[in-house]
Amino acid sequence: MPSSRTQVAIIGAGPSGLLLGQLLHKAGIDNVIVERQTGEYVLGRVRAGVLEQTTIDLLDEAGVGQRMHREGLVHGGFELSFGGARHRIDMHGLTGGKQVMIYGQTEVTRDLMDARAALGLSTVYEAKSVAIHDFDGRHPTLTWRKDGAEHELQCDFVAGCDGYHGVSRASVPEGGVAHYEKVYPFGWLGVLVDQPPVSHELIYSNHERGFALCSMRSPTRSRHYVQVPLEDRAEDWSDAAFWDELRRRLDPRAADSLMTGPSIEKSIAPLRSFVAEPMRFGRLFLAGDAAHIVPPTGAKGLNLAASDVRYLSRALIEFHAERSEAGIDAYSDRCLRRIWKAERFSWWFTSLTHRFPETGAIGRKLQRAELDYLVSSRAASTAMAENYVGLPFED
Ligand code: RFL
Ligand code: PHB
Repeated sequence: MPSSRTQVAIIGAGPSGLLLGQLLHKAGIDNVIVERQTGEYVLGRVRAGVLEQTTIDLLDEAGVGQRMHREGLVHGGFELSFGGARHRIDMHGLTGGKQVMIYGQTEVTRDLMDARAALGLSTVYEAKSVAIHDFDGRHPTLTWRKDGAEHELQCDFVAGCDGYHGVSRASVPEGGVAHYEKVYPFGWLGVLVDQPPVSHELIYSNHERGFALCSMRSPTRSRHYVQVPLEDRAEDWSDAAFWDELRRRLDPRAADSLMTGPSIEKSIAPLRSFVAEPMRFGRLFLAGDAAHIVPPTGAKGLNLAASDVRYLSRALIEFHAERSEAGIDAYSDRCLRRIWKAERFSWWFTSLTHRFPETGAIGRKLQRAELDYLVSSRAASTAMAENYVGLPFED
């Protein structure tokens, strides 16, 4: 069987794996990425759209921020819509100048892929049956099948950046990992359309008929979502039905500004809160969706993936430069402290804005009271704004 060696074997070429690979390479650490899908498939997944300042900084550090700064849209606030009116949360003013950037996950992924290809770094696409061996010892290996042949990669460390359904977390022996999970009784139906956004900032809407979100990818491309029952199927939603439903969940001014058109992409994402603890098992580390999932309401999924990668890259760089295990020993606890705060925020924002049939009329009254409080109290708006722009790192 063909066998090769690298310092860090990375499983998964999503944003976590690609960003980690780039940061390690910059520090002179050799790495190979092994991905189950093709590159085009990875790029075809329409997902997140909001980058925190710390994610922007990390992409800059990785040397892939040029197009993001040219094309990304800087947002200093967003709007909450309820009771037929909109209320702005002034993130910039409430956090001492912090902002977020609208730049799609597909674009982040493309920039990272292009940079990796330009540097000639090794990525194995369409690797089937990836397996991790001996991560509890000092010499882990990866094996996989490609084009009918078995391959082996020896390494010092394995980074499990392979998402929620990946092999990394599943490779930990039963009892070695604790799971915390909440599945919400609804999903988000998302539509991408080549039309200008409803407003220059995002609108999160709490409505009798359910949650809606008007987001964007550029001045000419919009991304909209409506809360739908878990049983719904995207193919059963016509474009016309989607636009009708979205319009009904917006305030009259936003509904008037909504520009519709044929959908470029339409899909339903289930909503889940999930954390696996710990995130390190000997020489195997989990990062990103492999270790945790948030409902998309707070736009934290991709940003949390980047913050794990920040901690992991620094820990591995420290190990290779100084032979110090302090960073890798602290990795899991450090990540989890930040992750649980983002889990809390995403759960809270979801609870505040979605329709939960089981909570009945009193549930809606309580939501309304909290929304009124939120937009009228500087303290409450500040708490929301500082979570939305992203909490600080420990170091
Ligand atoms: P990814 O992006 O899932 O990438 C993991 C990669 O690993 C590969 N893989 C394997 N490779 C080899 N062997 C195996 N056995 C493998 N198993 C899996 C996969 O093919 C894939 O390429 O995880 P990563 O890199 O950690 O990035 C995390 C983000 O993608 C994620 O947090 C966000 O996209 C979450 N998310 C959203 N976040 C937001 O902030 N806002 C959103 O609007 C938003 N929408 C979404 C989302 C996630 C979704 N998923 C996961 C269903 C919408 C959807 C539909
Ligand atoms: C998106 O643009 O896809 C998006 C924006 C904000 C969110 C979730 C998704 O909270």
